[in-house]
Amino acid sequence: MNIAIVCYPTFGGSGVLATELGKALAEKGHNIHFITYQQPVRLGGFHTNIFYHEVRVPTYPLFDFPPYETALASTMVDVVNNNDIDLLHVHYAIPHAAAAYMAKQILAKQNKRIPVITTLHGTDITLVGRDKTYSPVVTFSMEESDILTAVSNNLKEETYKNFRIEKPIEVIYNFVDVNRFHKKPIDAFKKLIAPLGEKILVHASNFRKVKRVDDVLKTFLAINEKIPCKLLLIGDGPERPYLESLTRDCAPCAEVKFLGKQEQMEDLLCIADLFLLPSEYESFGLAALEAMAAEVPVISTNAGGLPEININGFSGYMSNVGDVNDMAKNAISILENDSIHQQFKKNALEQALKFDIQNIVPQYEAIYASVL
Ligand code: GMT
Repeated sequence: MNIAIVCYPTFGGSGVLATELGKALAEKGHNIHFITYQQPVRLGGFHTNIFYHEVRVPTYPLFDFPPYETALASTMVDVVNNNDIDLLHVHYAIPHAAAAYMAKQILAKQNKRIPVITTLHGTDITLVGRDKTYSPVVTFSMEESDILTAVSNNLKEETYKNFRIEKPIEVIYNFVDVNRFHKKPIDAFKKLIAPLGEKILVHASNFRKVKRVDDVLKTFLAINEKIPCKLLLIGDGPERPYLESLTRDCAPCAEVKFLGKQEQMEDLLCIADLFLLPSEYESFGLAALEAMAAEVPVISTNAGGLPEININGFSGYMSNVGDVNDMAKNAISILENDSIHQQFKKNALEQALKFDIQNIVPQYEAIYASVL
């Protein structure tokens, strides 16, 4: 098939998932055309059947807001017409689903039928999309998609709760390439980070409010009182300056390292002992799944779709949002006993295997086939 994928090219989970999906489909022989405003961060390297089409938004002194959506729809039309595209798969409803609807209508006028699959990822529904500024367009473009998918049952329920739509939503869980993430730790690197054998805690996100990054720090501080540890913070975003200022004010915070955006997550996760994800909401929690694939147990909240991924007392533990004492208590119970830690690591990997790329990608191929 010739498939066009529209996504955000950034480190956010929706862009990561869309890119990994495109790469996996290309491996299976499909031709993949990414349409976005920048080369997706996880794309890298050269693939013979992956193509990248940049959306250019010419500016004009009249525009306070350059019309990205119009440029995107026009690029979709151009890519479909010149590459024999069979279907458009858009990730994140805003503004991709609306732009796809526009492209589809333009192509229909040219007697070309192009199915649109929209995958909902989370904040496009739970935070941004439900805002009344966007909601009518999001509702309409979801309804007009040929197929609508969500990355968890929780997100499907949230969509029906927040939008008046009749359209069936198919749940296709996010996935991870376990083979890639399940790596042997490099001892020299581990020693560099934790020279005295301290435990290594990792958090990765885009540092938005919904991630509650200050709870990461509070949990780390409580764990560190009992078990010496280091905290690696991966990613960047609006809450980072605030978190940096919090860490400047406390002594154990010398053990906290801000690593910024990182592309090779597998190289960092493989030296981690625990992954912390205290989010207010996660539709899925792809970062936690990648940690589990690297055999890292997850201490998370029980918000949103996290209970569908992290199994309490098996692959890690879950606590109520904001309950940092409980998160720390659970983390300590894993870290203080080596055989318990090893068991949780094994379980985390076992749980990740359920979401392995090989099990999930065929589900997307099946919906593509059904819509064609
Ligand atoms: O988590 C983010 O802030 C990024 C966001 C995105 O849209 O890129 O992630 C959402 O989609 C991911 C991939 O499906 C999910 O794993 C994340 O849980 C989801 N984030 C939220 O729901 C907050």
